[in-house]
Amino acid sequence: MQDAQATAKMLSEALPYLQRFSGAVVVVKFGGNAMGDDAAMAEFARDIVLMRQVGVHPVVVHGGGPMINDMLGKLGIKSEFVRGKRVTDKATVQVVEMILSGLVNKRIVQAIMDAGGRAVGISGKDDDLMVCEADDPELGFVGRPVEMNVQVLRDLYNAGIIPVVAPVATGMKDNETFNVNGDTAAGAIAGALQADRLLLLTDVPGVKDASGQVMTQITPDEIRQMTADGVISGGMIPKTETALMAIEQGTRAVTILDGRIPNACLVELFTDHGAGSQIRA
Ligand code: X2W
Repeated sequence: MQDAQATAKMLSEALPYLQRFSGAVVVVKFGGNAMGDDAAMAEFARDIVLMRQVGVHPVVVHGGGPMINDMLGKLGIKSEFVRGKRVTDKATVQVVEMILSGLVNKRIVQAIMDAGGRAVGISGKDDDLMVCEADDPELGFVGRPVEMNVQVLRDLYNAGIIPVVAPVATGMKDNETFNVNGDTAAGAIAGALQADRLLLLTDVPGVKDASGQVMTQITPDEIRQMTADGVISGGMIPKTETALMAIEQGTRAVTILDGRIPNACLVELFTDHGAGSQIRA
């Protein structure tokens, strides 16, 4: 009985948050490192289905870097990263598309359906969702989104279907295929949808200040200053850059949070506590 009372109290406390996020568009980036084992995947899927059940429109954008590394290793194709992005030649981009659009995308779609939701997996190629140019000649087939056509996502979520997007895209010419960093793709999608929230699930607790403390609230100006001072560095740079871009394009707030904590998305959206570092203007 005590447990039942506690559960009921918890649901009741969530009411203002459920009301606030009813009808909200929330883009969630689910990275390869956060995917972990089947149990972590199942828990993530359950949280996404719960969001949908209470009237949020979740849009999942995924990564899969570690899974790409595994397959490249099996095929004997060497791979390196420059400034957080994979140098991608023709052979590599084929593997990236197979792993992201195939293996990883369908695993997430299946997990959402196992949790009782409806999901459809697409890539940035479908319905020209994300059209790219080469990001940097040094990186080969790495794309920078230049044209977004997000109506397909609205059509899906308005029909009660959770879109699951692989960060692979078409080029402006010759039907080239581009490999897009998962964070970059999620930011471009959140910006184009003018999303209420972008949640970047990662494997660190958030953005740390000079003394190593996780900052719970940060402004874009503070991010710029901390980047100039070298306080924000390494793998955090693509994430904070993505956050700034999404906010400039009209996303209301971006949270960088630790996808390894249980029910990370629910803690962030539906509790007083929140999780990770929230960036808003
Ligand atoms: C990434 C795409 C996958 C990704 C890659 O090839 O690994 C680039 O680096 P995570 O799991 O989110 O790191 N693309 C251009 O972003 O995966």
